[in-house]
Amino acid sequence: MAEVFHSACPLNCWDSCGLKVEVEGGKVTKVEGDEEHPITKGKICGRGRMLEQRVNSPERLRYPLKRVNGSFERISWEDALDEIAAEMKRYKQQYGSLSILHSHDYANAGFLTNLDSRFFNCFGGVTELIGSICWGAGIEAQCQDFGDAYSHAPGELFESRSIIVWGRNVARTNMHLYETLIEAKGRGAKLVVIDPIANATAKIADEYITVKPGFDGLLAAGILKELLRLHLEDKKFLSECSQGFEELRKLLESITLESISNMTEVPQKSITMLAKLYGNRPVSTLIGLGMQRYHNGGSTIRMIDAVVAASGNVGIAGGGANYANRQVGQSFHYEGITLPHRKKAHRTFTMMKQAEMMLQAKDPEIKMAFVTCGNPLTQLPNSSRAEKAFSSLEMLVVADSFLTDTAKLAHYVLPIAAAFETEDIYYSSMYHHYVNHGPKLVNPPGEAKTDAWIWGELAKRLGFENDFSFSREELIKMGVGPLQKRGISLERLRQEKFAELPVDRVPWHDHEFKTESGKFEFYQGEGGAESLLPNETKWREESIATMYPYNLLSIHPMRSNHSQHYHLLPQLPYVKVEISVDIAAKKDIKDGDSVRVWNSRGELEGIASILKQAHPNTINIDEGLSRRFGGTVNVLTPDLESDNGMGSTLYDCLVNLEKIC
Ligand SMILES: Nc1nc2c(c(=O)[nH]1)N[C@H]1C(S)=C(S)[C@@H](COP(=O)(O)OP(=O)(O)OC[C@H]3O[C@@H](n4cnc5c(=O)[nH]c(N)nc54)[C@H](O)[C@@H]3O)O[C@H]1N2
Ligand SMILES: Nc1nc2c(c(=O)[nH]1)N[C@H]1C(S)=C(S)[C@@H](COP(=O)(O)OP(=O)(O)OC[C@H]3O[C@@H](n4cnc5c(=O)[nH]c(N)nc54)[C@H](O)[C@@H]3O)O[C@H]1N2
Ligand code: SF4
Ligand SMILES: [Mo]
Repeated sequence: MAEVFHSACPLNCWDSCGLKVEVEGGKVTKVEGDEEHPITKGKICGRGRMLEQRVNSPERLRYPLKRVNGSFERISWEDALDEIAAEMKRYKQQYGSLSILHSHDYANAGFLTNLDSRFFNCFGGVTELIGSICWGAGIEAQCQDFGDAYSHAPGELFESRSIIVWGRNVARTNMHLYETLIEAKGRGAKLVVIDPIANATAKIADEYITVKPGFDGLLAAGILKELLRLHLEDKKFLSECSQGFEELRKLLESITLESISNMTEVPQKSITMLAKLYGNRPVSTLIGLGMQRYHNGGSTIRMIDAVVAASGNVGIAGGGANYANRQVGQSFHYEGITLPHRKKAHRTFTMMKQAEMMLQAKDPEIKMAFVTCGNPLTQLPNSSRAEKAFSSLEMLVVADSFLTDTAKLAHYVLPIAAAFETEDIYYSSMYHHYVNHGPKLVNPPGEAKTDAWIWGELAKRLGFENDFSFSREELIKMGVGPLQKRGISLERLRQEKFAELPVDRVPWHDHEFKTESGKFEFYQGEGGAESLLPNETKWREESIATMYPYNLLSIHPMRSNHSQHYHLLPQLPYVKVEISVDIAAKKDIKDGDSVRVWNSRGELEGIASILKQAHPNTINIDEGLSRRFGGTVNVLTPDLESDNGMGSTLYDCLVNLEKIC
C-alpha cells in the first residue's frame, strides 16, 4: 500500500520547497508539494515533480565504474576505493596534496554535502575552488555596500508601494515569488520588470523596461541622476548612515542623461519614471543573478544598491535591495562540519578559471581531480578549455548519479544516492528563511551510496577514520547545534518537517551595517563611467561588435535544473536558439530554421525560435544541455572573471549568427 511522507526538494533553487512523497513497494511513486509549508504552500515546479523520474530512471548509475582501455567496466566498491585511496596517497607523497583538485558546484542543497570539505581538509588540504560562477559578483558587491547580502522575508513584500524585479526570471526560476507578486499586485503594489527579455514575469508587470544586456549599472546611474535632479533623495540617510556619496556624485556628473539613454537604449522618460517611483517609498527591489554575470557585474549591483539606499529604501518594511539571504546559511555550524583548521596545505583556484588554472598549474601540477555535486564540462564557461583541462588529468574521479559529460571523461565513476535515499536538512540562502527536513524514504538502486559513505570509506583507507566515525544523525545535530537554544533541533525538524530560522525579517532596520565604517558604503566609481560597461561592447571596442554584433544570453532552463532534467523530459531536447525580431528580419530567419552561432571561442548549431519581445540584437540559448542533445552553450561563453567576487561573465558574450541552408 502506498504511504505518503514529508520531504524537501534538494535542488539548487531559490524556493527550497516542502514536499510530500508517495512510496510504494520501496519505490518513490509520486512527488507533490506540501500544503503545510508556510512559503511553498503545496505548489511545486516540474523539476520537483520530476524527482520521481530522476530517482527511478533506468539511466541511474548502479555500480562503480572504472575506465579500462578506453571503456567503462564494472568494479567492486572495495577495489575502486582501494585504488583511489592508493593513488591519493601516492600523489600526496610524490607531489604534495595540492596536486589534487576538488572540483564542485552546489548541485545539492543538503547540509551534509559539506562533508566533502571535511574530507579534503582532514586529508591535509587540496587545491580548492573559491568564487562563484553563480552569484559571486553580486554577493561581493553587497558585502562592500552593506557588509553582507541579506534579504527581506518574502511576506514583507505586501508592505511595498512598488516592486522592481530587476533581472530575475521569477516566473521560471522562483515560482513562489511569482505567486507573491500576483498577490502583492492584487493588494495595490505597482510591479516593474527590467529585463532584456520580456519573460513571463514581464507579462504581469505594470511597466516593462527593456535594457541593453550589461547596461543596468549605467541605467542605475541615470536613475540616481534623476533622483537628485528631482530632490527625491533621502538626505538623512545620506548624511547619517552612509559614506562615499560625494565621490559617486562625481561619477554621475561625468555623464549626461542623454548619453546614458543612448548607451542603455532606455528612453529618458523611463529613467525619470523609475526615479519618481523610487522616491515614493517603500519600494522593494528584487535583484536577479542574470545581470551580474558580466565583467561589470559587481559595479552593476553596487549601483542598484546605491539607488535603493539613496532613495531611502534600505532597512524599511517593504523596501530592500533583495539579492540573497545569507542569514539562512549563517544559522548553521558550518565550521564544525568542515574542520578548516585541519588543512596543512592550501591553494585556491577560482571557479571561473579552474580549467585554465588546471592547465597552467605548477608546483605542483594538478594530477588528479575529484568532482562532486557538479558537471563542469557542461556548466563551466569556455567549455573547450574545460574539456582540455579535465581530459589532460592523470586521474579523474567523478561522483554522480548519472553518466554526465564530465563523468564520461572519468577514470572512476562512483554512483551516488539521490533525493529521498538519505536523511538531510535542506535550505537555500537565496530566498526564504525556512529549513526543511528530508528523511530517508527508499534505498538507493544497485550499489549506489551517499557521498558521506564514500568519504568515510576513503578516510579509513587514508588513516583519518576517526573524523568520520559519526552517524548522519550526529553530523546533522552538529550542524543544527547553534539553533538548539532557539528551540530548533533535529528531533523537532523530524516531527514538524520545517522550522523558521531566527533571522531579521527587515535586515538593516537599525541602519547599523556590517561594513568597516559601520555605514552603508556607496560605490565610488573608480574608473569613472567606464567601470559600468560590460567587456564585450562596441563602447569599449568597435571591432569586436562588428565581427560579433549580437548579445548572447544563456539563461536557466524552464524544465531542467541546469543539466539535471533534460534527459528525463518526454520530448527530445535540442539546442533552441531564441532570437529577437530584428535579427530574424535582418537574416530572413523563420521559426524552425537551422542556424549557426559562433564567436572566437567556439560554435554551436541549433533551431531558431523568434522571441516576440526581446531587446534588439539579443539571442538566448538556455544553459545545461549535454552533448547527446546538441551540446552546451558554454562553448561560446567567456571564462573571464567579473570585476569583483570572482564571479562569472557568462552573459558578457557577443556572437554572430547565420542561417544554415
Ligand atoms: N527552472 C529553473 N529554475 C532555476 C534554475 C534552473 O536551472 N532552472 N537554477 C537555479 C539557480 S542555481 C539560480 S542561480 C537561479 C537564477 O535565477 P535568475 O536570476 O532568475 O535566472 P537567470 O537565468 O540566471 O537569469 C535571470 C534573468 O536575467 C536576465 N538578464 C540577463 N542579462 C541581463 C541584463 O544585462 N540586465 C537585466 N536587467 N537582466 C538580464 C535574463 O533575461 C533572465 O530573465 O535560478 C534557480 N532556479
Ligand atoms: N552558460 C551558462 N552556464 C551556467 C549558468 C548560466 O546561467 N549560463 N549558470 C551557472 C549557475 S548559476 C550554476 S549554479 C551552475 C550549476 O552547475 P552544476 O551544479 O555543475 O550543474 P547541475 O547540472 O545542477 O549539477 C551537476 C551534477 O551534480 C550532481 N549531483 C546532484 N546532487 C548530488 C550529490 O548529492 N552528490 C553528488 N556527488 N552529485 C550530485 C547531478 O547529478 C549533476 O549531474 O551552472 C552555471 N553555468
Ligand atoms: S526545483 Fe525549486 S521550485 Fe521546483 S520543487 Fe524544487 S525547490 Fe521547489
Ligand atoms: Mo546558480
